Amino acid sequence: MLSYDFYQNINVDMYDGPSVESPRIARYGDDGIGSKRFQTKTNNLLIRYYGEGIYAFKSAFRLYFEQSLPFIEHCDQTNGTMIRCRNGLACIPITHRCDNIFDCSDGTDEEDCPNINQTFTNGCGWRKMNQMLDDDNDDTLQIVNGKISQPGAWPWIVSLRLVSHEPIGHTCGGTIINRQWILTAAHCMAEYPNITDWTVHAGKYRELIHDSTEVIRYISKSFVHPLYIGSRNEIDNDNFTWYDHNANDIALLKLNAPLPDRMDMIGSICLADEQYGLDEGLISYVIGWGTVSNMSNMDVLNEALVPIITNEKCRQWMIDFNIGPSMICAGWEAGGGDACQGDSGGPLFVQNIVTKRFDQIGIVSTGALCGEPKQAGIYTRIPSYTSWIRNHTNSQFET
Ligand SMILES: [Ca+2]
Repeated sequence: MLSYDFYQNINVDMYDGPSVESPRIARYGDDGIGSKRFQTKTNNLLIRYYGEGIYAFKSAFRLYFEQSLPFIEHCDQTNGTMIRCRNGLACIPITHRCDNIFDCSDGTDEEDCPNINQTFTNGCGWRKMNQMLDDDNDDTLQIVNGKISQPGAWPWIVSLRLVSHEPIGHTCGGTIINRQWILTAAHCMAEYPNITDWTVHAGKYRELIHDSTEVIRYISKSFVHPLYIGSRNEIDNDNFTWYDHNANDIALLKLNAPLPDRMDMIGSICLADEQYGLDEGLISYVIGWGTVSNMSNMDVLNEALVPIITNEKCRQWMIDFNIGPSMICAGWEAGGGDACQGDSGGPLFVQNIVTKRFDQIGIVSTGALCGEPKQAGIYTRIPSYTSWIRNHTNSQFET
């Protein structure tokens, strides 16, 4: 895969072989910033990078490559003794089904198994990386006006990806609330409600390239909040306020199989319950792979700190939005860290000063301008939905 930022009159050609006489399999150029994937069939790749005169100035590309395993169409079925992993990467003896070992990297062999332990051994809200690490002193603030995170710092984030858009499939964030359930925003699922359009990637750090720690799952069930309206055309817009359209922006996704119970890069976040105190000025984290203001940070998970503001102040800042009780706002009066496009569905969370655990208080939902003065990010208020989440997951998460 090639990521590039080309000025005019720059081209990169890829040849599937040792010379320019070999078949040309890709050409990039004259279209600015982008990222495209290509595949070679030989064990040679010739890259030709050329530009005209001064236009080569400030032009660059990055090349990532990985070896792909051959795709298996059918397993050698001797009396039905093998099962095929749904991703076509392996055939597994049927005796390996439901043994709590993930033989298929997509969890196919551990689907629909009895007595699955849904919680992580270490409980929610913990990370392996030093829990007390004070990474807030770094004020090289550049998410928008955030900074890059450390790998493994936030093991509950997932990337929700549209299969048809890969390798730029990242569409929304989500959080792991137990080994088989993901919390995200309803509006993430609105345009592509078909669960087979999606894959869920946990243990991820980089947006575009495959991470060695990455675990991929499918969605087996999707519960979008029944009162979420969004921008559906069949609804008469005149009878509904902005709040009616944007409230209840919450969805639960059940995975086809549990996530591995290992703490280094994958874990669950705790959810703030109905009584959770959310005072103005409470400093919270927002993380995601969304739009950033600095090109060099675009591929890895970003984080930013942002204070909670009252709904009253939020309505004053954002006069076009009648912010309601099931929402929570966070933002800097002078501008600063904020969520932006592509961060949707990801978490707003705080470190509990007593327990030191991380508790999710919001879901990135909507907003207007990213990181500008008196522009808040608007989040779904988790404590308003704890019972709804409890009902759908049979209480298999921790507050
Ligand atoms: Ca197994």
